[in-house]
Amino acid sequence: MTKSKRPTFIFDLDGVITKTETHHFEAWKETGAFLNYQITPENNEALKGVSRNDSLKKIISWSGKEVSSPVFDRLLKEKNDRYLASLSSLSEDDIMDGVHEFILEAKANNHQIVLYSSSKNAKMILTKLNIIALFDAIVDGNDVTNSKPHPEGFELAALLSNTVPQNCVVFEDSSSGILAANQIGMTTIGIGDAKSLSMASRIYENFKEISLNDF
Ligand code: B16
Ligand code: MG
Repeated sequence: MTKSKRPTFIFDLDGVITKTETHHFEAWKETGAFLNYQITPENNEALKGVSRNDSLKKIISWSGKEVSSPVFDRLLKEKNDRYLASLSSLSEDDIMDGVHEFILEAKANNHQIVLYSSSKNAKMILTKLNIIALFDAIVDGNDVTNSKPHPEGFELAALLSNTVPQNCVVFEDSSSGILAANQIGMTTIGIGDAKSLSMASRIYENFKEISLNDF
């Protein structure tokens, strides 16, 4: 495998490119209510980057309830239906501050731009945000068996961009994502709340604070 000269940038989606993690939270709250369990902001933090399936398993275990397999599948579908309905008016106005500009500048400076999101809705969201064409490779929840904090998706992102993990820089808002990328020696940049991202190599509040010269 050849090493690209410039680091390859691997972007998370929910919470890094757009604020859809608040939509996930709202959609899961109703699932919690069905299980007589109130999902807390701390719970939501632990769900960031975690697949839909694994998120529901966590919520069921927090609730102390048990559900049959058909109910499990129904809860997953209903949550996703609510989530998708809440995104009906998503547009490029919902790209987080500074991200679009950073990606355009990075591309102009020959960095590869890759997405790795646990979301099975990632391509639809990137299309609505009107930025899907900017990505050299996309890995999403449909491409992996093991979601974050397992490194499988990051390994695939490195493979598709023909970059060694040590030359990949990952932008993530979730501790599960930081943990996954750290495991295979990628540089991790935490975006958002410093408390939950302490394992990242560096932490920024948002992309307006980040300069391409930092890499
Ligand atoms: P979906 P990311 C993750 O996206 C979200 O952080 C997480 O809350 C969600 O459960 C997961 O995608 C699956 O999403 O239900 O759309 O397939 O942060 O890895 O971009
Ligand atoms: Mg995220």
